[in-house]
Amino acid sequence: MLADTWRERLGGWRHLTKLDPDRPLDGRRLAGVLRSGTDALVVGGTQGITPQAVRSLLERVAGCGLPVALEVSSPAALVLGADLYLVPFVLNAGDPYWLVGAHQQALRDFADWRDEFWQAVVPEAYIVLNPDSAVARLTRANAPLSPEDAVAYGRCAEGLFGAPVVYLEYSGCYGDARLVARVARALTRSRTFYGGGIDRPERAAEMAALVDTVVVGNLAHAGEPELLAETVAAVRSTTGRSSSWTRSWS
Ligand code: 1GP
Repeated sequence: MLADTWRERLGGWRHLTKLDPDRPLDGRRLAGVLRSGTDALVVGGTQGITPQAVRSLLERVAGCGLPVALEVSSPAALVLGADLYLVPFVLNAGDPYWLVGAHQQALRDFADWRDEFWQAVVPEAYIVLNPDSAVARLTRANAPLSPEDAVAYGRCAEGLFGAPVVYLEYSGCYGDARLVARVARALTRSRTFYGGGIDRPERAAEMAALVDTVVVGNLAHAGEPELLAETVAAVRSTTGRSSSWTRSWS
């Protein structure tokens, strides 16, 4: 499979399950994730990320039948072995290290990586919206944001940086649907991801109707496996928005 094809496929993914290398995931829950119908797995987290933890989770899900995207959230998460590499940069980070510094550090150490790697890289412009989340604390995010400020960050992502993905990150809490709708409506070329607090199908359906892709994290680790499958079904029951992914990025 060519790496480009994975990037094209991302344009059709509506439900992603994010697995955290630093959190336990027993066999029953992993089996539940794999049969949930989710479009792809994202391996990523904020705390306790080490190359060993990332490699171990990648090895666990290798050959599982689902595409695996590694979210390279810090230099320590930069490990080969995924189908795609989602690279976040936090637009509203108070510490510029998370806007570009971590990336510069990682690429200084891995400067000899091949073209095939770059063919599998998808930058993600993060807008961190839950001030109590680990990612907000780590990045010293300027959050919460007014809808106007969030929309403006979205416009920076799409219009100035040409970001293929704008990720509205409420990690750990359910977001403000009106703010999410306003940012998503303002974007026409970037694909809009929503993540945070999706713990039941109703919430999955509400956000899926507003954005391109819904990301579910905590539920995969802590919820009943059947509930994750219900969020997938709920996402499938919506049509969502339509960004011009295939023209603009793949
Ligand atoms: C976290 O956006 C994801 O990066 C998912 O959030 O864990 O709250 O589902 P939750």
